[in-house]
Amino acid sequence: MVIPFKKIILHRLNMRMIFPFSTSFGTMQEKDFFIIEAVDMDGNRGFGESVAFPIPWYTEETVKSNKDMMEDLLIPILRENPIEHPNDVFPLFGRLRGNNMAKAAIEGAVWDLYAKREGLTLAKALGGEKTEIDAGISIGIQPTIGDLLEEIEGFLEQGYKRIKLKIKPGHDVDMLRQVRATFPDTPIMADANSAYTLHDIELLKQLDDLDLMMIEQPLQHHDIIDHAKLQKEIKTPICLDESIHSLYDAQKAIELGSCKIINIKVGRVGGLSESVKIHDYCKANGIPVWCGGMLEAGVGRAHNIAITTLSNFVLPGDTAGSSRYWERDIIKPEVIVENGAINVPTAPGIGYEIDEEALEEFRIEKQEFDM
Ligand code: OSB
Ligand code: MG
Repeated sequence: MVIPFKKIILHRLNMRMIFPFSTSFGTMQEKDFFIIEAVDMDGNRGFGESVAFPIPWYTEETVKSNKDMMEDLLIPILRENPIEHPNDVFPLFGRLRGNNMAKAAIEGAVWDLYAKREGLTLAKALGGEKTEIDAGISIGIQPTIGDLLEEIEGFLEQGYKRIKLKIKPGHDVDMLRQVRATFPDTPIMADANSAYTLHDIELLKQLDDLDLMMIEQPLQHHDIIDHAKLQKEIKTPICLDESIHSLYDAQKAIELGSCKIINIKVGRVGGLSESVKIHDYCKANGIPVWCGGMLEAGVGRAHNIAITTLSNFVLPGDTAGSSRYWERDIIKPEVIVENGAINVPTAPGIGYEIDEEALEEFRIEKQEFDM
């Protein structure tokens, strides 16, 4: 049956994180993003969240490019084409190059709406089976090693099952050595966000002594060739993040031996449908995956929880509890991490209610599109 869309609403929100998050590419604290609400003729409401940042320093997309794409092209495509299943959306968008985060934001709202219409949890609709998922944490670059050790200690006390540390040139091997000396048995990984080149190979080889779970995206943000060369020289598994925009990219990276692990970010690959395909391909080829994060508010976080219930998400992801980021989140209840795990909600769709008061508190713009 065709999904009878009535309207799409774009809520633009501004939220301030309770801490500044620093990576090799910059520091972020203000979140400016869209909650996409898809309403059907029966009054069901599905929600998606856009993950592009105001500045294109992670991928090329921005908040404004997301807005233009959704308004000018993606919502009209949804209006003009009958959609029976959320898997129909990405192929329709496929006529447009790139802009994966804009596509994923709209598709996410359709997935939630579809699951609610069918009375299924989003996790179940995606083929997921886990009832709880492991939570890891991503810690930004800290002013001093003392601050960092304190942060790690705090998150371990909260039960987080693995610690990801951001690295950049001048803030890498020595820092990781000190962390390893303090926490000899903790599952630790490092994320470089493309800060190195093959000229740094001697430095990157030193990571092999630190028993890291993996090194995430050490080299250029579109590269799979140099990563394959590097993986041959180091024992530490490489995990690709920025370089993987599609199933095609995942296939080529695996074929070349560019990585042993893949970070799936729903926004980066254009949505949940493509995420499932990458998950399935990796599973069939013995490549473990985990779900990355984009400092999401509750709706995006709920989508990440749902996709993480698929069986080959075997490594803890970056999906942490709401309170790690926000004084007040936009969903009820908030995402809670207990003993290092998140209980997958059981209500239909994303399984969390929208906190309408919070939505209004943080909203700076609202646009409605009749379908
Ligand atoms: O590389 O995984 C990344 C945040 C913003 C941009 C890129 C990345 C990250 C994170 C944070 O590591 C993950 C999170 O807590 O949402
Ligand atoms: Mg990363």
